[in-house]
Amino acid sequence: KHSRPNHHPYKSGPTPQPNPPSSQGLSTRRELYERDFPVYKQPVEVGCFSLDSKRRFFNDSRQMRYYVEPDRNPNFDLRDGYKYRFIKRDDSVKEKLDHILRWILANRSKLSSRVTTASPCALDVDIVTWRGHLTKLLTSPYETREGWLLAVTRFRGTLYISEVETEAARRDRENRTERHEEMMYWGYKFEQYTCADNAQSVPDPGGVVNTNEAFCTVVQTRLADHRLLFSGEVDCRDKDPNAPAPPACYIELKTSAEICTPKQRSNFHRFKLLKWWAQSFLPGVPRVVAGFRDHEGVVVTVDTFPISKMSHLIKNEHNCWKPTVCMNFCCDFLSFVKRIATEDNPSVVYLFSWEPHRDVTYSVHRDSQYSFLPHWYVEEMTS
Ligand code: 0WD
Ligand code: CA
Repeated sequence: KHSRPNHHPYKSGPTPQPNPPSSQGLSTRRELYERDFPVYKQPVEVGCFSLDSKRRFFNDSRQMRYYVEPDRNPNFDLRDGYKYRFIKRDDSVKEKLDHILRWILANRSKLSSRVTTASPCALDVDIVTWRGHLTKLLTSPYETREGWLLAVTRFRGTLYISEVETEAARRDRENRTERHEEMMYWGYKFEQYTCADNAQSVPDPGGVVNTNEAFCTVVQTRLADHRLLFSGEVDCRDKDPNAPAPPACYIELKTSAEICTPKQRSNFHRFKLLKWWAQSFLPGVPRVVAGFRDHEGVVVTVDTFPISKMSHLIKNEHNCWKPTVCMNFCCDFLSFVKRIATEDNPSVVYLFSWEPHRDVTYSVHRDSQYSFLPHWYVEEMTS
C-alpha cells in the first residue's frame, strides 16, 4: 500500500492519475488527493534578485543576510524599535509578478530554448508565479478560513499566475488593529536579531527595520508534468562558506506564540506547521528557525525545525495534514488551469476563485482590471 513514504521529498513516485474534474469546478476535498506522492523534482536555484529599501529591483544578491545562531533562551524584545525604527512597506501597492518578470527579462538566455522559427524565445516553463501563491494552493485542502483569487494569463505558451486580493483580505488589511500591526513587526524584528549583513559581522538590533528590503531566490522544478519557475523571499543563509549550495543553505525564520498547553501544541502542529512546511518545501529550503514569544513579545525559546521531520512530528495528531494531499491538489489544480486557460493572449485573464468548503470555479476577462502582464514585458518578449 505504502509505495513510498511521503517524508522522502523530491523523488519520483509512480505516475499519478489526476482526479476527473466535476462539470463546473475542482474539488478541494482531502480524500480525493490521498494517493501516491507526485513527482516533485529537487528545486534548483536558477538565479536571485534583491529589492532595496525603496523597493528597487537589482538582479543580484545584495540583500542576502547571514544567520547568526542566537542563545537558546535569548529574551529578545520584539517590541523594541516599534514604531520609530520601523519603515513599513506600503502593502496597498500591488506589485503582481513585476519583479519576477524583470528577473526573467534580465536572464532570458538561461531560460529560453534556442530561438527557432516555430517558437522564438518561448520560455521553457509551463508556470511562472510567486512561491507564496503555490503555498496557498498546497494548503487549500486544509484551509477553513481564507479563500483566494488567482489570475491566470497564457502568453507564448507559459501560464502566469498572479494573486488578486479578495474583498475579505482587503477588509482585513484595512481594519487591522494597532495590536495586530505591532505583531506584524515582531517577525521582522526577530530577523534583525538573528541576521547579519555579511558572513563576518554580527546582527545590529539597534538599526532600522525596513520591510521594503528583500532577497528572493528564483527556482526551477517540476511537479508531475508541470515545469515550474517561481520566486520566493528568503530570510537568510547559513554563514559557513562550506555550507551546501542554495537553496540547501537557506533558512526560514518564524515567530510563534509560546506553547504552554497540549491544546496549543496540537494547534501548532495542525495549522502552523502545515504552512511552514508548504512554504519551505516548495523551494527546497531545509529548515525553519522559530522564535517562540510570550504575550509581551519577548522571545523565550528558539528551536530549529528541519522540513524533512515536520511530517513525523504531526503523525500523533488525529486527522492531521498530509504532504501528499497538498502536492496532489496543487498538481490537479495546475492541470485544471492548463485545460481552461487555452487562449494565448496577454490581455485575457482567467480568474480562478476559491472559498473554503466550495469547489474552485473560474471566469474569463478580456482587457479588464485583472490584466496583469505589463506592456514592457509583453513588448520585450515579443520582439
Ligand atoms: O503583490 C502581491 N499580491 C504579492 C507580492 C503577494 C505575495 C508576495 N508578493 C511579493 C513581494 O514582492 C515579496 O517580496 O512576494 C515577495 C515574497 O514572496 P513569497 O516568498 O512568494 O511570499 P510568501 O511565501 O507568502 O512570504 C515570504 C515572506 C514573508 O515571510 P513570512 O515568514 O511572514 O512568511 O515575504 C514577506 C514576508 O516576510 N511577504 C511579503 N513581502 C512583501 N509583499 C508579502 C507581500 N505581499 N507577503 C509576504
Ligand atoms: Ca520568515
